[in-house]
Amino acid sequence: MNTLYHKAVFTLSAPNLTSTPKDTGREVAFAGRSNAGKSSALNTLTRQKSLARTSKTPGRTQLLNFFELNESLRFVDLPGYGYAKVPERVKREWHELMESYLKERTSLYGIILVMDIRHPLSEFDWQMIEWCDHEQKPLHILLTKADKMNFGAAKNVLFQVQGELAERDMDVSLQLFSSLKKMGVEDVHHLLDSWFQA
Ligand SMILES: Nc1nc2c(ncn2[C@@H]2O[C@H](COP(=O)(O)OP(=O)(O)O)[C@@H](O)[C@H]2O)c(=O)[nH]1
Ligand SMILES: [Mg+2]
Repeated sequence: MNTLYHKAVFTLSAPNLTSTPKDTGREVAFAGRSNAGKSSALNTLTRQKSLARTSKTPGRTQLLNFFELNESLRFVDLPGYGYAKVPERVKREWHELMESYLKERTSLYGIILVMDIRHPLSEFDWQMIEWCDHEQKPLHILLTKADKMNFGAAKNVLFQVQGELAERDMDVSLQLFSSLKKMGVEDVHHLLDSWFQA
């Protein structure tokens, strides 16, 4: 099924739920803090250099970006969060948009939560984890930029995060990932295969 992911094409950017593509078929959403490495992960998984824009300066626009894989399957790049300089009003809007998207979007099958392995489980990550738990949506965590640490240290973070999730009774899967080194790509593809076919 890998070729399916390589076929992703940008569909549209939606500032609210009413302007999203028709709520049919199945979609998988990518969430994460600004700068976590979400766009890079999307580009790596689709083997496209600039499908989702990557940048060093965290974006301020709160848009849901849709990418079509075929007539019934989609990826969604959710607006980044946790950017300290964003005004209170924008934070509130992000909160409302995310909450209603996760609650109301019937075609949303599961969420891939991207975390920088050096800064895992922020307050915003926990918010996302709790929403998914509440809405009973499958959640998979990518601890990305794993290339920034040696393998032993990265494994330690993985176990530590796994422990914290278990402590809060969260049924979440997780793995190491690196867009730079193309690490963990096959595992994500296998997971996506199961989400899209289940
Ligand atoms: N070393 C390394 N850097 C990465 C990786 N993924 C992303 N980055 C860098 O982290 C920064 C933010 O990445 P981006 O994908 O734009 O993050 P986003 O805001 O979550 O979409 C950019 O400078 C990327 O080049 C990775 O796996 N390894
Ligand atoms: Mg991005």
